[in-house]
Amino acid sequence: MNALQKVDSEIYDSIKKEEQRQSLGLELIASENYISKAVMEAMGTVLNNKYSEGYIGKRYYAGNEVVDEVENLAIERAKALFGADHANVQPLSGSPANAAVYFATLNPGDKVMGLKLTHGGHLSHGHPINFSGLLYNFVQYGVDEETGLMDMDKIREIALKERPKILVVGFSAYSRNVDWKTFKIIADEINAITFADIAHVAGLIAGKVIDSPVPYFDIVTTTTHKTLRGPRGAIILCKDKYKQAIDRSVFPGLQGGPHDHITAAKAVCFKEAATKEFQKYSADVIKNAKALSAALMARGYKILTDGTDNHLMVVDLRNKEMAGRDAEIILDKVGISISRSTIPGDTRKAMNPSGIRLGTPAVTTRGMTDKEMADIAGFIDQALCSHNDEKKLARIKESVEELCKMFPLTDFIPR
Ligand code: DSN
Repeated sequence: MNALQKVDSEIYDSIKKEEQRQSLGLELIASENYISKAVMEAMGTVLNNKYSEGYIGKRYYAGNEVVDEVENLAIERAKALFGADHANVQPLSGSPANAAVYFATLNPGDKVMGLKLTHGGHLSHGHPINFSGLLYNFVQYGVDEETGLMDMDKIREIALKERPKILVVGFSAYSRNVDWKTFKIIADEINAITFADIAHVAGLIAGKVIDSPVPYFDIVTTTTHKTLRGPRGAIILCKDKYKQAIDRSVFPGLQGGPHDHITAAKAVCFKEAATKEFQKYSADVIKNAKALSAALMARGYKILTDGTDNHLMVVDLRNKEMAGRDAEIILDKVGISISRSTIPGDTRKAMNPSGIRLGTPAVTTRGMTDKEMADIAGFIDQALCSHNDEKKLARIKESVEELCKMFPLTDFIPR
């Protein structure tokens, strides 16, 4: 980054500080990961300079022969990786991808059904302050407040009563396998379109360690930067029947020129995700999540659903007399990044809810295993128990840094 250092030392210094933070801290935010040098290199290229509104062979600007090649590779690799009929690789991020799906299939005011944010859903699945909830008539389903699980009978009951035009299935804080097949059966009973948002688990699906909705669902979106370990962005996969509507909805409906450097990086990410190494990585992510949740439960922490099938877990802190944001601040002091999370039926406000969400994609990328998960559970417990003891917190931070130094990010942070 010599040029950057010369032109803008302030931004250069900030990036270096962030590299240091990422190197020496434990990243347990379930939606974050470290991308490979290859993905990062693809992002910082001349492809950034191009305008290519439109699609392959039908661009609004000249000089897109190479961009066509890049976009074609990204599309073909996405289709092969997920077994999809069609892929649109232009969405800029997760919410815009979801907006494109709604624009392609609904009229304002149409009825849609999605999982509540406070039960582990996502803002773009119908939250009243999000465009989804403002533009469409969303009915929300939840999880069972006792078990934390999706209750398929209850979901069917709501679907049959409300008869939404789309059944949205996806989450940002749910730790169990989703019964995609039963969702499809329910949707078929009411002729609803099936739309899965697999942003959190796309890497685990690509790595073939959990079930995929792609064979059953009409439309599937995912971001590319979470478990999939690619650049910040998204894609839409769909059955041939929706191909035209989805493409028109992304462009010219919603976006202008695609970000071709990001499209290239998506293609690289799909190539990496199709390898045996990535399959092992995905299996290890789940192994580590199970180990971390077991180690926390052994220390008296309540994990929603008593464990996990994927990369994340939600810890209900009510028995620890601590709220989620307070835990987030304490853990940040010792170099552990986590995110606060509501728990189903939470009586606290969303800004300082009753839980925290932890995930293992990033620490697994570093090469950590179940042994380190036990150490991490120990650090979390010690930090939360000694939150008033600054000296003790400083010692825990040192131990966190020592652990991180044993698992350097050499293949993931450019030197
Ligand atoms: N912000 C993401 C997450 O943390 O789950 C979802 O978009």
